[in-house]
Amino acid sequence: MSNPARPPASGALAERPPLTFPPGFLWGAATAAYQIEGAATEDGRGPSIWDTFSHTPGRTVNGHTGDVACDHYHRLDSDLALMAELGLKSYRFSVSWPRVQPGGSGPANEAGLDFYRRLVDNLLANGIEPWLTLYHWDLPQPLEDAGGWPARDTAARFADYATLVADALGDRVRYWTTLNEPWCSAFLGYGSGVHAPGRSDGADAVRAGHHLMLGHGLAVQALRAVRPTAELGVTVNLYPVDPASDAPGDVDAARRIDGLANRFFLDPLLRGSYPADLMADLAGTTDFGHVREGDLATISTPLDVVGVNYYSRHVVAAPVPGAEPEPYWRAPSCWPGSEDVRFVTRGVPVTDMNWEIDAPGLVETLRRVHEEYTDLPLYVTENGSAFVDEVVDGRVDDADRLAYFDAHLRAAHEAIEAGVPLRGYFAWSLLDNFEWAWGYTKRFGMVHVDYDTQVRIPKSSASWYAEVIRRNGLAAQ
Ligand code: IFM
Repeated sequence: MSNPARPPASGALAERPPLTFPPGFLWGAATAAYQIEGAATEDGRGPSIWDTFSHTPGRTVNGHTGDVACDHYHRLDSDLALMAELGLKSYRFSVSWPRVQPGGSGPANEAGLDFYRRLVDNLLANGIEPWLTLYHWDLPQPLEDAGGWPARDTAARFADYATLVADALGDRVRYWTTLNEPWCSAFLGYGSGVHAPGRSDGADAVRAGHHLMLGHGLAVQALRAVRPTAELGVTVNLYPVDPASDAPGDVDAARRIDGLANRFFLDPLLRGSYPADLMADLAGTTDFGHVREGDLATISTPLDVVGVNYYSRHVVAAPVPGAEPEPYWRAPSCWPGSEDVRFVTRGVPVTDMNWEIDAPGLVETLRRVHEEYTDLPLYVTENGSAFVDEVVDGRVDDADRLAYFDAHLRAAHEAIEAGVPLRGYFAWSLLDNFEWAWGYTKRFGMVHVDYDTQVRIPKSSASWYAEVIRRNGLAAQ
């Protein structure tokens, strides 16, 4: 099956018309604290679950850690200059909870907050809108020691932390995301264990997902109390899930995975309920006894925006008795109650993550959120691709990544034309960075980072994206 998201094999882009985005479209790039900051023990920062996990032998490729990462903490000024050169209208970053609250509770560590004050002030001075994410996976280790996200109290701690950050930055930051990709925190962190904290228990994963969303709701209320005019949202990672065929078993497999990947979060957050079929699928895993009266009302506290991260599509099929489990997804499974569903590869082009490239899936995903769930403004808060890059004569010509962005921006435009109130797009990522369990072996950046020297080289995709921003759209090709 061919994939319209891909350029022809020559690498040249097919002929395509120019496209202009609506006025004021927010063009951005995104990063996350643990993936770029480094300075893991400086200025009072405490350990997070990712420090512990990455320092545990066997957990990350080559034992890579975020101790230094892109050394962004010490290179803030030159990284800000890169953002300004790109002409970014917005920069989405995350605040490191253990920098602000080293023990996960108690008063703020002012030295940690100062870093973000400096970041935000300089963004504003450069005309770049700061977009702040409160939680991009770096739970303070003491909170994990007290039970982590499966423990209800973590949700309350998260709201306290949100208040500290809002007190410090609420007068300067307009856009706030509570959680980034709670599916990953819950189901990779506590289900398969391929992410920190590396625990593997289906019931814990479900509890973690619930308490993450509860923490989100409480944080929205806390932020609203400090800053009533802020634009508040959450970011979910969504996938279209297709059955491999029309066979009832395949269709049911798609329903199950869609339930766990998408509706587990969309329904509570935007409708205030868990889907009945999903609860039935999970009956052997949990009785949902952790859900208390009022939780779903808190979780569905009204928002101002919704963030969607989009990378790929899942195609799934009915279990085959006795089939070998696939690595990564099921080691052990991150799909509690549906462990045996098979993930099918279609043979279409993939990125270096082995994720199938599927730009039409972005249109489907955005339309679904808008048509089935909400009229709120939507933002693509992450979209991008890892490819193997080569530095040749001091340049990185990342034609594959550029083509990926081009195809997905055309998809974003198509969604707007179909009526989706899409207001902005954030490329993942500004810099090559620490790709979690993959360490530094996967490169998603528009800017190449040499991890030995910390020299940055903007890739072809960076200059191309700067031109997209400048013209508020895509040139004819
Ligand atoms: O690097 C991650 C990011 O932290 C969250 N979204 C997906 C990206 C690529 O895997």
